[in-house]
Amino acid sequence: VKRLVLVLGDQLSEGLSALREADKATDLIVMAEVADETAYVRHHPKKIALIFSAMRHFAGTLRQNGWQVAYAKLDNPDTSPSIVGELLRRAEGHGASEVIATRPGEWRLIEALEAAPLTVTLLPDDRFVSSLEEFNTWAEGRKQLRMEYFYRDMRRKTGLMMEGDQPAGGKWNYDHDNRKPASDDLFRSGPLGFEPDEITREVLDLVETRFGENFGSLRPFWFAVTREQALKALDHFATHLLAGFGDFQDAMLQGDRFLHHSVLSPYLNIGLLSPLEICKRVKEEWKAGHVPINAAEGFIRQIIGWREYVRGIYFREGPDYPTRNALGHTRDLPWMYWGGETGMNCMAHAVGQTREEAYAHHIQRLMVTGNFALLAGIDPHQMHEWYLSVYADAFEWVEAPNTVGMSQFADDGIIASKPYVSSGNYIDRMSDYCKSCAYSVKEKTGEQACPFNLLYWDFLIRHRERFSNNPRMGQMYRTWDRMDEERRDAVLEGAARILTSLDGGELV
Ligand code: FAD
Ligand code: DLZ
Ligand code: SF4
Repeated sequence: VKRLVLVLGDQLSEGLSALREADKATDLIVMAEVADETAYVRHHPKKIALIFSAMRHFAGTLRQNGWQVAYAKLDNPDTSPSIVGELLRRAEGHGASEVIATRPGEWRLIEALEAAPLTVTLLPDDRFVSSLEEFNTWAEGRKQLRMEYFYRDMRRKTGLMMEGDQPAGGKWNYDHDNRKPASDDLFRSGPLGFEPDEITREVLDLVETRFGENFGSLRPFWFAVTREQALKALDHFATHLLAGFGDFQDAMLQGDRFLHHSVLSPYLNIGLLSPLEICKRVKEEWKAGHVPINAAEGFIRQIIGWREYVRGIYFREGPDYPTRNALGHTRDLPWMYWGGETGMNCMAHAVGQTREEAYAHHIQRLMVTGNFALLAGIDPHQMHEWYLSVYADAFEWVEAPNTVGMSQFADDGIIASKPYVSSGNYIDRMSDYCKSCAYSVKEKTGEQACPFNLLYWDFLIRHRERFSNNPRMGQMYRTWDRMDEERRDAVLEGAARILTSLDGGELV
């Protein structure tokens, strides 16, 4: 064996840069299920099962294509506990000292590989629309890194939904049409699920034995675990769900966990699908007149805009990014995030479906669990670890900017120009949660008042110095100042009561 070729659990793409560089005749592919990767956070069992099963299937595909693959299963006693340990073991066994790898999506692993006593070549991960150099060039010298401008460059670069140098339909962004609440629809199909095959069933047994105590339900397990299945899931989404994606993108319903969302992020992030093939498919549906422009544009923006943008930020900001805490928030994560009982119906639903599915859609993450944590002043690093562990699509390069930056404002406004906070009003408008809640969204003070209503003002007042000069927030401070004093006192007292209950581990 000449060289070892590392393929990580989120690098399951046949066109991976490390594979393009490698030689079937002389190089050995190393894939490993290792304890360290399963333990840097306590991942949801469905996430571990997805990754292990997809890894095992991918190893099979590589072998069929003529590669030599050294695959280590977690329950093999010879398997090393770490990726670097596993490389060292294989290096010794095969008399090789050179390793080629595609750069991992996490600083922790990049640093570990760079420090390994082996000759490691890290190649760029080019499974993205934008390279990191391109992102840095775009960011250089800009005062504010607004996603919208980056996105326009990506539209121009890919030519997606462009008419010459102009955006199709004359507007770059149709979000204005995308804020409709949804109602129950028995004909909405939900994402395509798959029966576990023999390989997946073996993985499920392993995960049950080793990680059965982690937060989250392992079964029923229905994720795609091969590229072929992931393509079917994409086809199903494009055919049956995409048309409503724009209109109902921000809607939440207690009886429907997925609405018009694609649930493609788990497959995209482990490499079973590529961003451009998804976007091209979506564009074709629009071109054929099957879906409206606000659906196709909105969807493509999430992928070539947001997804690429947050990756650029993660690597530009450096390894300390996940530890930032601009607002100095230190409260411990409340038990309700791990399924502890709560009277807050929106939280119970967002957390409950997270436990069942390892999935919640963007507005549930941002405006329910994220919003509550920000208002309550929860330690953003604990939030970061929570999001990284509970979602099947969570890898640090994409999760950390969304959590630390977009959701918790802990990066001091690099990603979000103002904190994403709202009172219960927003949740009431976009969902049907409030009508079955122990709290009342209409009440602004008192025991029954929705906790979001109370904590919203408390947050703004605690951080008045920082935010009152923000042009997009001045209006809120003026509203507060116009309230009579008695009411203001009642709001702050109510907020203090809730925060004390949270600290005391009491039911909220
Ligand atoms: P859809 O609604 O169908 O969107 C289509 C695709 O667009 C997604 O598959 C995803 O690839 C991409 N996308 C949409 N929004 C974003 C975004 N803000 N950033 C990056 N890509 C985006 N996304 C992850 O992939 N991994 C994470 O760990 C993750 N953590 C998050 C944490 C918080 C606090 C928040 C607010 C958002 C997070 N997101 C994360 C972004 C977003 O919530 C998910 O990408 C989305 O919910 C995935 O479900 P979907 O495939 O059904 O998405
Ligand atoms: C998330 C994860 C898990 C749970 N297990 C493994 C594993 O056993 N082997 C592996 O190669 N990768 C795993 N991964 C994915 C890595 O953690 C991921 O590659 C890094 O976080 C970089 O994105
Ligand atoms: Fe959530 Fe408040 Fe509505 Fe209850 S009333 S569901 S806590 S927003």
